[in-house]
Amino acid sequence: MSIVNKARQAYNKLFPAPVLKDFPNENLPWIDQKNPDIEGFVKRFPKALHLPYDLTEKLHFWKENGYVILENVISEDLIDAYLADVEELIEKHKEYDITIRIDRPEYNKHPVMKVRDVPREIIEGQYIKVMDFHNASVAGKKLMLHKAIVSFLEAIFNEKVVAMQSLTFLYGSQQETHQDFPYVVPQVPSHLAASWIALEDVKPGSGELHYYVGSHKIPKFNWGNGIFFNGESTKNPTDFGKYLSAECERLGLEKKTLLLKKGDVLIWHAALAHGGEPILDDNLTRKSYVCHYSSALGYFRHRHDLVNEPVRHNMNGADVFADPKLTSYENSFKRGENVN
Ligand SMILES: O=C(O)CCC(=O)C(=O)O
Repeated sequence: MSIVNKARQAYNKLFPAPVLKDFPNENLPWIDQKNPDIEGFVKRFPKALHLPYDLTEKLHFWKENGYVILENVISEDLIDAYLADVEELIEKHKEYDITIRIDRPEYNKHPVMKVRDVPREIIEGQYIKVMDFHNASVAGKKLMLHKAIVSFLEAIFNEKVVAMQSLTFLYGSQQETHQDFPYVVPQVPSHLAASWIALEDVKPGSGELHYYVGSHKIPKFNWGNGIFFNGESTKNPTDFGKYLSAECERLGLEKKTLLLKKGDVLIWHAALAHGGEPILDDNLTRKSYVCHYSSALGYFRHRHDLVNEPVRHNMNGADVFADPKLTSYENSFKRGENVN
């Protein structure tokens, strides 16, 4: 163990952080507080008039169920430009430092790798997540900061939106049921939400996303050291998944699977329990793009550089930070420049 980690452990022993049972009340998004005035909020929210959906109805649905679906809000052209960027990345993977996560047993020791170091057949296969490709791809940024998504998030946070990270999937993830907030932790942890953008029509058997309706309200799991998963947690992700499924079933929460069409978007709450169904037909892809977001208050430093002011890219009133480690690739996949 390094000297820094030893010092950190000693410090934590002397001054243990308070063990949280829930998100702290201060800074909780207005919509997560008791009896939010949704009608009053929408009257004061100018963007509500220009949205392709009824914001009041969506906010009520979000409060109750922990997610919303926005149908047919993203153009095929923009999605196709992004998919062409992904194809180019795969084709020329030996040229790029972009990272992927590989959840296959043979990569257990080093699940996060540079695409240049991974054989093409692995990159194109199951159990792969391309990480933060939006940094390199203009189309990826346009999808991530799409007006329909950003306007809804701006409403739930009542703050400027800041995108944090993205994951691109060619196949269903087959991930255990989980909530995002123990793993994706902005500087204000309750200021977190995610979007799931269908890059193709989802077919049954392709490892659909599943989610438990209303599960954002269940009591939070205790990892042995509070509500976040980190080096001091005594419970593991499998314990977490078991807790969530058992608790959702005990409470009679409906489990749904997501069969979106290309261009539809699911937005989910930081605490909505969700995961990936097993893939029943190995020939079926399930191309999708997942982005995590916070607010200007909740995320003001890039997670790879907590010291310096980030370089910001702004679209539709929302920011995403340039990757401080990969500056040479930023926006180098330009297909999306003239597509909306
Ligand atoms: O799309 C999926 O199958 C799972 C995605 C997910 O759970 C996540 O990114 O948090």
